[in-house]
Amino acid sequence: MMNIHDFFNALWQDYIQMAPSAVQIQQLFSVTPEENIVNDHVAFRTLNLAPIHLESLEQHLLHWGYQRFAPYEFPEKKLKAWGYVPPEETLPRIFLSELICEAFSDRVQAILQELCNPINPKRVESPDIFWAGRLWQPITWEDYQTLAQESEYAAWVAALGLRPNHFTLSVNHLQFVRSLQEVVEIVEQQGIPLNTAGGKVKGSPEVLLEQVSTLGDRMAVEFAGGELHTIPTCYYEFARRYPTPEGTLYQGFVAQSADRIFESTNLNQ
Ligand code: OOG
Ligand code: NI
Repeated sequence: MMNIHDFFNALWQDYIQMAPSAVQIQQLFSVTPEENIVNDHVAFRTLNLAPIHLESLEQHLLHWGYQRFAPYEFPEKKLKAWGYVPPEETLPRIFLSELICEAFSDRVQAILQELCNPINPKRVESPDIFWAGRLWQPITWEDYQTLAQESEYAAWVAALGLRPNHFTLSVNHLQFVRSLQEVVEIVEQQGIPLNTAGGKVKGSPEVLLEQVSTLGDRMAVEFAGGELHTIPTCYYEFARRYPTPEGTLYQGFVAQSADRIFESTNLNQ
């Protein structure tokens, strides 16, 4: 079985190909060599179609000792998700979501089903499925737009496949920056655009989690016929957690904030 540290290293290498600004942002916060750059969580997206549905991907996480912490539902976006807590505190939490495909039009369902039908279930048994990218031929630009009209999430998965969608810096571990308002100022000073949906800082100490996310980097991606089109790829996030009444740090996510964080990869924000 693959070592979990190799797993996260491979994820990070894939991720920075899709979100080069994450490297620049990490450097901004590494003001001294002693600064602690710790990942709060990593997030993945998939479709609820075999063989890449959430339960099949989750097997890898459970094998490494990750535990389901709480389920989340996003009725408007037709998504559901689980948050997972790691077997060791130094490892990131994981947020894994999937699209409820049957809730969409016949056309969208047909496009998505066609992508998943030829996937060999064996392919999902290897942990590198988490950075496999597209498991299908490039989709047409027309299909991408058809998907995006009903679900930006569906279009994102169809164009980019399975891969980490964002890494998240744990602000709790920083020594030189305390508040998410400071994070906003530091990132914006570099001209890096933030997700403003529901406000730049989402959540509050009352809900035990505050988050800020950038907008997805934009990159030229291959579509059918060798066409290249520039689309939002992956983004970077910051999280600050607060203690629960029991005195331990809150481990979950906040559905209302997550709902807007998904929009970090929208075509128009
Ligand atoms: C995940 C959005 C939710 C969070 O921390 O609540 C999220 C996604 O964009 O796939 O990252
Ligand atoms: Ni997140």
